[in-house]
Amino acid sequence: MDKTKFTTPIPLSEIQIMDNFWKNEMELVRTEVIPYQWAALNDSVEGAAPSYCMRNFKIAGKMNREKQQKGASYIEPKYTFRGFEALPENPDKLEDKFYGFVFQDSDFSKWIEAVGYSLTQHPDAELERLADSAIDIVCAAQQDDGYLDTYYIINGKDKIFTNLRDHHELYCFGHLVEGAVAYYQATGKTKLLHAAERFADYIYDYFGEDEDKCKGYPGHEIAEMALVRLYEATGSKKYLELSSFFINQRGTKPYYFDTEGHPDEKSDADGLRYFYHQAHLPVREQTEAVGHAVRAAYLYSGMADVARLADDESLFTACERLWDNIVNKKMYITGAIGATHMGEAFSFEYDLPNDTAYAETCASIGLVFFARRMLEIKPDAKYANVMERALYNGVLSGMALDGKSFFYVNPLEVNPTACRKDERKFHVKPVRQKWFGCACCPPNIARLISSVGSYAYTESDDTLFVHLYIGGKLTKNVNGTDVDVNISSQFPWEGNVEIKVRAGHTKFRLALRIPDWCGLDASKGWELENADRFNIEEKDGYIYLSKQWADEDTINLKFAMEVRLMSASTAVREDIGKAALTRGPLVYCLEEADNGKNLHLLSVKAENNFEISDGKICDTFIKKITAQGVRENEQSVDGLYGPLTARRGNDVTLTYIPYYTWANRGENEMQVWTRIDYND
Ligand code: FUB
Ligand code: ZN
Repeated sequence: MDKTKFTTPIPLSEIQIMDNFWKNEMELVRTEVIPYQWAALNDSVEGAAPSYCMRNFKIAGKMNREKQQKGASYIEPKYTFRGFEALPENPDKLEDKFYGFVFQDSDFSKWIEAVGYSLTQHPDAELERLADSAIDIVCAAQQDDGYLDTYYIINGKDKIFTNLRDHHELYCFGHLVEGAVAYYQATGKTKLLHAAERFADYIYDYFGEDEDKCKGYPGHEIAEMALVRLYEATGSKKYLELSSFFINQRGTKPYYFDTEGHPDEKSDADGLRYFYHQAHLPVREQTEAVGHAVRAAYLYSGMADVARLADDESLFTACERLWDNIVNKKMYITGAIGATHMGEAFSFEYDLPNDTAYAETCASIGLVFFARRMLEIKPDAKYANVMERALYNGVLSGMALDGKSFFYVNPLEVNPTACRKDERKFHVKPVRQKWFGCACCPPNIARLISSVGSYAYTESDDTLFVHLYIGGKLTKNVNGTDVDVNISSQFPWEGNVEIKVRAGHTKFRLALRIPDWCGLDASKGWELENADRFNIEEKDGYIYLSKQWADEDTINLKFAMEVRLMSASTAVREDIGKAALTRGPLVYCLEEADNGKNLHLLSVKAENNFEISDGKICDTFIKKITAQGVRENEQSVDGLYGPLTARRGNDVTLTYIPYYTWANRGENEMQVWTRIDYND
């Protein structure tokens, strides 16, 4: 690997996001999602499924206090399995038991992570006080030996780490670490970080190469990348070692999950469960992205981290292979991944159904994580292009424009009747939900949006990379001199970008991504004002600019944001003969609210004069696009079937809106891929 190409994300404390578009999203997270989520964690949202998350921590803390008081006479509970989601026998009479999904602790961790990021952009003493009090509750549950997972603390520690495959202890641990590092980096406070380190030390002593140590690895990945983060935050090498161990161990034989014994289970002749957990092969031999999509994206992110830090070429090659497999064969145009709800998983190559898609919000988020980590190793725009695609489409669609409701599943075509009547589509909801019993997605969006700056820019010694044109101010130190960079843009609506640089007399370089949607042809796709002022090098989809910097230099760039009708590979059966509309980073869709019922009757003319105009959806500014289309005559056939005749239809104007804004005007049909009308 070429280490000179490595880049690092800029700490959020050195970035101020000023962008109209993203600032608005971040404010929604700060003012709506974070408080709502806190209420949800404390079971105080009327009508929402209780989370029991903070309650579980409180019970575990209470047990801890009792143990300290009673000393040797304290009797630890003996483990009994009460279900993957343990619900109270009588909801009106809760007992001192663990309730909720086995991974309920992770909801707190994602919340505290989002809070940490949010504080870097918007200091808020009251929120910080609340977060500190939550941290006190969580830390009070930690065992003397460092163990911290309320599911086993409450149900019985005698069975810890006995069901790595399903019970998410290492997943909760990973989220705890991510939250703890984020909160520490935002506030400098170490209480939660120390708790996470103590748990990490416990896990380090338990798992590893040494003969007497457990050879297991996480059933749901995330610990891999979290441990790397902990290593980078603390400098303690053992965390990196443990992450490598988990990665290298996965898929080796005998399969660890078999050795755990899952007697209640039918035999798994096809080995599908190994695929589900990406444990079917050692990771370096994996060539196809398979199994549970969130798990996979988190694993690949951890692999990229370890590849970079351990200078592990073969691991990086595996990451590249898996990346290419996803984006060339398994990704929706929206940057969504995970085509089937069976196991919330990747389907086979090119199987990308629009109306039964799973396309979990968390999976797109995982793809963003993976992309950023690949960019840290190799700044190639192919990663940033996908990161942008996923962010503006598959991720943002997960949250309503008012920040008050969420999608778990992000289909590309919806017929509300089918969602209610067709069992194969029960997972698809035609409107966003307030919250979920399994509430993985909303807090995941919250942590990603509030840290979006760390995806937009990375740096190497003398170069600042702008991967996403998100407006913000940042400072970079080049050989002891502070370089200030101020970026402003009207993305995703307009392609103009202005960058003001104060670089003194440093050897500073700016690397600016040329988005794939504007084409790489400088004469058409993008324009740099007064380009002859700069030394310009074009490489891997970036323009590298340098010059003898003045006190302040202004760079003006313009990317052509044309409306494009996109088609899919002919291998994607579902999209053949259809087109999707995009403009800039946004994928557009048709919605019933603008185009009437029965969207399947519509087709879009291949030759088109698109018109772009300003509009609003629920008070949120958007650019909508109108196009010429045809609405098929409903009486084209007499009865259910009839002889083929020339289809008849009427010319209509189609109105497209950004995909991420759909379902904000009540329940209705939606469609991304529309049939193409090739006639004049
Ligand atoms: O298992 C924990 C989380 O819940 C997964 O990441 C999501 O896919 C959901 O199943
Ligand atoms: Zn999710």
